[in-house]
Amino acid sequence: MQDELFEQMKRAIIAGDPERAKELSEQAIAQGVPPLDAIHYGFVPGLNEVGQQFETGEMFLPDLVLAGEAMKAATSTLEPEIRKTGAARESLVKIVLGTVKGDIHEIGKTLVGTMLSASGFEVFDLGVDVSTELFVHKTKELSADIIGVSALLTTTMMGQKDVVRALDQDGLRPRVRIIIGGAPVTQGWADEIGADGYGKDAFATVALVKNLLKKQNVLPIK
Ligand code: B12
Repeated sequence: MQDELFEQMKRAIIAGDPERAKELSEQAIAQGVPPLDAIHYGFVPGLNEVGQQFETGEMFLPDLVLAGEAMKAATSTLEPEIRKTGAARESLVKIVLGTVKGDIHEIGKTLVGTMLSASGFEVFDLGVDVSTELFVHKTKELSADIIGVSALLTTTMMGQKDVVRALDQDGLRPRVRIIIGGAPVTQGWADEIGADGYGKDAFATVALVKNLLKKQNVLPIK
């Protein structure tokens, strides 16, 4: 039965139907389906399909926009449920998060932020199209411990390198940990630009952050 629901979720994204996506999210909540399962096994496969069809020229920009809207309707319906499953705030660790300059993809970054805050961290989401200067400014202003930089385009990945370099030049590098993510990003790229870690998805990012803090002895993490 869950498989059928996931299939309908996938179809709602491909059809670019925000209302249907919202309805199916509510259905998942009512049926007790874990919200992250709905996102990862239901809606994300729909986005992947749209991404592939866009690449092969079977779908066009308006389809991509509508699929994004449908996904946003799903995630905003499911987000309060994700937060409910969250841990109590267990630390004063501050995480600044944003999508690099020139890049307006927000869905994955927002999901990462939701998971991190549900895991007890204090998250400051700067949004999308964030300049390197703003990343640096907010890191200082908030005395942030971790900076998460998202990029979804091969052309904007360079922005992640710029953020690492700017934090380094500003002398902030020794006390902050920089993590990166986004569909085209890999561990190899993280190593190449000197980031402290790469998160494949929201689950992996929570584990990554806990590991980095453990290494630094910042937190007595369970
Ligand atoms: C939806 C979408 C859009 C929507 C975004 C809506 C929104 N509000 O976010 C819109 C329509 C705006 C859009 C626009 C464009 N898009 Co687009 N888009 C997508 C699509 C289909 C899905 C992205 C998504 O939301 N995935 C779901 C989330 C959950 O996954 P995710 O983002 O990867 O995030 C996860 C991980 O990567 C990780 N993560 C993400 N961020 C971070 C950050 C940190 C710190 C960490 C640790 C982890 C982490 O955790 C997340 C959660 O699990 C992808 C295809 C794809 N399958 O990725 C194309 C895709 C990314 N887009 C693409 C393109 C080309 C564009 C445009 C250039 C199209 C155009 N001609 O205008 C524009 C660029 C606009 C811009 N300047 O940014 C290409 C990129 C190709 C490339 N390699 O460069 C893709 C891959 C499609 C394709 N196959 O061709 N897009």
